[in-house]
Amino acid sequence: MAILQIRTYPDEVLKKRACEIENIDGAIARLAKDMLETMYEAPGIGLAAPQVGESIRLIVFDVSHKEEKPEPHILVNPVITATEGEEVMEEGCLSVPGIYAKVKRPAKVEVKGYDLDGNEVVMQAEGLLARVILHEVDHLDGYVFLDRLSRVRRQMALKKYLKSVKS
Ligand code: GNR
Ligand code: NI
Repeated sequence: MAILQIRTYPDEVLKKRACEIENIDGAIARLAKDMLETMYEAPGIGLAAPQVGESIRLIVFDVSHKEEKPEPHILVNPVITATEGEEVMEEGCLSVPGIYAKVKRPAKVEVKGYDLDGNEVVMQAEGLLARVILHEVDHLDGYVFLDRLSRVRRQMALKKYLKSVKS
């Protein structure tokens, strides 16, 4: 197991569409485990492979409370197959440290993907779980939460962030 380095905005790997995973092999399993370890250590509730420099469609997440038993999830090639409703929630991102903003996204999602054994997984989610899944799948498509803000709020958040990373 290993803690991986988290890439931060405006790293190019965060801006491009990640590739489908064709073979779920030992290297993918190891990367997923390392991503979970990196996520817990950060700490965060989700992590997408591009955030650790791997432009492939792999996400991990765990929204369990810290007093409760961990509920790690790993999804290979996740696809959002349905959404419902709208909700505004405050988001942050390990790749845009120090910046938080309210983001409007669907309230409920259905996501399909594969586990490390290659079995198809379908999840229905709402609340924080839906939120983190949408946030992570966005990373696979080259988007960070700032890209979901209005132009004006995006510019403000970006300016604040770029100022904070320069000082
Ligand atoms: O740790 C994280 N918290 C969070 C809070 C609200 C909405 C999304 C997230 S995901 C974030 C970790 C991260 O950057 N994943 O890509
Ligand atoms: Ni993020």
